[in-house]
Amino acid sequence: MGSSSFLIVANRLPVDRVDDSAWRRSPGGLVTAFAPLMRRREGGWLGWAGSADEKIDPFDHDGMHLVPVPLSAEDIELYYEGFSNSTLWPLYHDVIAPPVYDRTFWEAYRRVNERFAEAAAEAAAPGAVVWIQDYQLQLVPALLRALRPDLRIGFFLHIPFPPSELFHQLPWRKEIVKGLLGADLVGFQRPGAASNFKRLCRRLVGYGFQGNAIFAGERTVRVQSFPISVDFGELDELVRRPEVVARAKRIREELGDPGKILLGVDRLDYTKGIGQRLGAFGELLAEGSIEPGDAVLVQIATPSREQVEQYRLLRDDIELQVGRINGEHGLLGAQPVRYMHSSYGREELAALYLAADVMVVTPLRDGMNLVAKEYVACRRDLRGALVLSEFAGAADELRQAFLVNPYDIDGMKNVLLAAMHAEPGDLMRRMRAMRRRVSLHDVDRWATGFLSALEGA
Ligand code: ADQ
Repeated sequence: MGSSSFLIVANRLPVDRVDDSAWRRSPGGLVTAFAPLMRRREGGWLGWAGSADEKIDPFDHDGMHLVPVPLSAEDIELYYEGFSNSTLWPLYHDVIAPPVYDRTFWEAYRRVNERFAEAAAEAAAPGAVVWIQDYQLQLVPALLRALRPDLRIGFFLHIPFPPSELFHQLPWRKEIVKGLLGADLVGFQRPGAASNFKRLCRRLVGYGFQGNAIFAGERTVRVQSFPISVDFGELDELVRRPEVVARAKRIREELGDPGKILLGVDRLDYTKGIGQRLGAFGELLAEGSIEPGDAVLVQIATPSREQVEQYRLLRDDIELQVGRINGEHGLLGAQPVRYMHSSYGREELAALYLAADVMVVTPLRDGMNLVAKEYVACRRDLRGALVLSEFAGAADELRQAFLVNPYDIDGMKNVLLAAMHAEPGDLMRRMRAMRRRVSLHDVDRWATGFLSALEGA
């Protein structure tokens, strides 16, 4: 038995390697969300360190005790790129891409989940609280409970949970459901996902439910939605800094001071609707509703899962589409789409959000979408319009956004124009309401809400 009385278990550790002996906290979401909690509770974090075939001893970093779980090159190919990202990811995102059902992927998924469960059983102190994260580790709750019945186990799914008809495709559907039911609390982004899961448990394993409780034999499993959020305070502070404000101004100049700046920021993923967004923008240019020079679409696409075939094909498609739009509608010195295939620091991202008149978030399906909430948190000036897909979890809360169905290209064109031409008073009213929501429901509230439900469960 180990010494961590609070343990996060995730596919990845929250650090990246700088050199042989030094580590740096990874940019973005989860780490920021958990950092204060980890310090308060002297927590541990268990996950893969990011390189293949390497055994690394546990170490401390930034007030966290980190426990690396080794993955071989084969594990990465079959468990991570395979079952996690070629089977579960597309299946859970409405089969936008066809899921691959491969038995060797599944075997690797089970093997790696067992390894994570064994490592967690070793690292957790008696009676510890263990919080398992996301679709890569859905078998860990039950595996860990079998090894350590004294623990309090929570699980949170960051991506959507699919409707029952789709989930039923999965040859290992029962194993996954039983794996999740090992937790005391199973959390989802949206209430609809929690309902899907409860109905599925009844159909697949015959467990009844009432309200938030599933009756799993002698145990009760609580199922509930906890919409994740951003660190509102941190972003709100970031955009007050004079250097960020100045950078936002310079970005506008560098873009040739266009009438409107539209912005997309996404991992380069087929769920994000980048092609649909470019398609709508391209048609607006082609029909003359937007003149080149009136508007620029800045599309930032973070490299993602480049070993997976579907992601390589997607990159080619997007880059072809950008090239076509710029080739057909660009002028010497004015390209309507500025496309960047790279990652940015928090400050540069905040400056981009501040410079953008219209933030375009159009996923075909998304668990939550933090980019939409980050934009809102950065607009203390109450300017800027958020165009948001109905199919992002964030649409439940950000009702004052310009909502779109990304499958409806004509609809999306109209909404883009409406957002570009909205009155400042209208934009202020919408932004004020959205900011109230995100500032009250920030990431700290998400994490403490989940943990108090788990500890009270
Ligand atoms: P993702 O699919 O990765 O997350 P999202 O919620 O938008 O999607 O989070 C992306 C994060 O990466 C944001 O914090 C964003 O700022 C950052 N980011 C994106 N592009 C970047 C770039 N070029 N440079 C630097 N940072 C960049 C999954 C689910 C979501 C869910 C989250 C959290 O798919 O639905 O909201 O987990 O639960």
